[in-house]
Amino acid sequence: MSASRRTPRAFGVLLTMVATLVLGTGVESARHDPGPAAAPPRVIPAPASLTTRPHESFALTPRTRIVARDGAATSVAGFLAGVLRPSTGYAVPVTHGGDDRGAITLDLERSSGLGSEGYRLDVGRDGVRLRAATPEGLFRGVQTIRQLLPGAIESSTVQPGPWTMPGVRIADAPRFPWRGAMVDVSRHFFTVAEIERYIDEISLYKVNMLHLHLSDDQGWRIVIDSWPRLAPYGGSLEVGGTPGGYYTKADYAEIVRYAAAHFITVVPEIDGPGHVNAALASYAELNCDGVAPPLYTGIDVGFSSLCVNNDVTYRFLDDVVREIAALTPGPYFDIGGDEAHSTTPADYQTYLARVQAIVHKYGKRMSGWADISAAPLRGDSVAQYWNPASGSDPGTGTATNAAKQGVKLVFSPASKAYLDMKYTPDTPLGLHWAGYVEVQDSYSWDPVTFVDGIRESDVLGVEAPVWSETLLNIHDIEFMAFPRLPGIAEIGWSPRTGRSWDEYKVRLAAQGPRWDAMGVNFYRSPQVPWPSG
Ligand code: TNX
Repeated sequence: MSASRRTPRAFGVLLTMVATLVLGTGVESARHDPGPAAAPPRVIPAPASLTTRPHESFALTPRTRIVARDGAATSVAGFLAGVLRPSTGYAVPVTHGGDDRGAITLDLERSSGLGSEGYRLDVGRDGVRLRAATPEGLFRGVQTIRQLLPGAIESSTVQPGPWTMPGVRIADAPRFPWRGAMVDVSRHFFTVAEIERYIDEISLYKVNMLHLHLSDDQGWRIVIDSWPRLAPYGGSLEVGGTPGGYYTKADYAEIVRYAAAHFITVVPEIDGPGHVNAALASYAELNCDGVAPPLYTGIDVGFSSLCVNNDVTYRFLDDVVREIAALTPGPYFDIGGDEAHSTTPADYQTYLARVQAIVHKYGKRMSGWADISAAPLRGDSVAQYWNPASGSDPGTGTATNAAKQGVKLVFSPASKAYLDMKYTPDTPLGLHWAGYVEVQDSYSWDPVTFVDGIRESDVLGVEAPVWSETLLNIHDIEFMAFPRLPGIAEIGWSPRTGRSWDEYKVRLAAQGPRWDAMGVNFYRSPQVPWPSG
């Protein structure tokens, strides 16, 4: 995309004194700075406040250093250096002092006024200055720095450059604290390496929650020492009957560690009382009739239920929650709770009351699909709205029932945020029970207005789930997530004011070369003006 194709757009401002921010503005000819022209800033999620500095730009050179004066900023500085070194071929040393001029400085400041994830970024000819109150804020800001550089910066081999960033002043902070991605590792299993690759990709868009759907009818995917058959037997297959897999405790701990290094919190989900065939198949005693069903490799839902009035069920749940909670530093434990079509409403209530107590006993806040709002919930629970319908009382009031109980909502409406929905009838992967979801559809909604009667304060955030009935590996996941996931991330992060598809699609198009450089398999939607060549 040539820098002369200028598209100034007004975009609203959430935070500050800066009245207007202009995205997609070309950098003026370099009257004071004879360096190469930088591409206009095309950042996703859109920063809360961004002003361009038309006569300024900054270029990486073989002498560029990253200065992290505070020891706590060192690992984020190291992360940035790790992005910049392979493609530039420059040494990009991380230092703890010295001259700021011409450097990228990462500073922790006591109070930024922008919260734990907020940051300020100034790019000019003298250097790049990133400031935040926490390493997490610095990490979010580093994602902006990456996106101000040409997409080729993501390459793993040396590229020609030039590595010029446009002059900008940014003050940024998220609208919502929960910007999630979910992966269903049950219908098909994904390796630790695949999950870590997805973490690399989602963190670029400031996603901060990774929800792992660890169990379902088709597979139990994590070792539980006190119920040793769950993983090796319950996880032995996947949809279609191919060999499945599971995470050892060390594998899961590694995912948690890798996520934390990207300032992402893992939310483990053990689904129940439905979606439990893999557990029932592994242990006959979990079945009301004492008979274990066979493993299941189809894609139906709603046919299995735990035996709600049997104490062994709660011994099982206590063990499972205890063992997984012990490996999970994040505050949430997700108990599923969706589509319990083979559980009576009374049993559902019993189950929820008991599982909620167990989750709390192990020091976690309960999250679950918004179906859980049919039961009395603790006020610190989280309900995830997934019904495709919008408007008044959709999904039989699951969102409003949750909000009435003081429970915060995460929005993942299937008709907008389900990344397993086909884009069009021609999409080779995915399902379409919630409709076809082209890129513009997935960007055109808001969590506060999706269901009538929900207030901004009821909303914790948004999440983009990838269900994997039809998705076999990370390449399939990428094809469904990109280019939709960045839009969901933006809905969760950026101010709502001024949101416009026509403005967004230009920024989205700029991600194409970046994904090419990263080797991300993405859908080249005809709705997006991808740069040619
Ligand atoms: C519905 S939405 C499900 C999942 C399926 C998904 C496929 C929800 C909470 N449950 O069991 O995998 O649709 O799109």
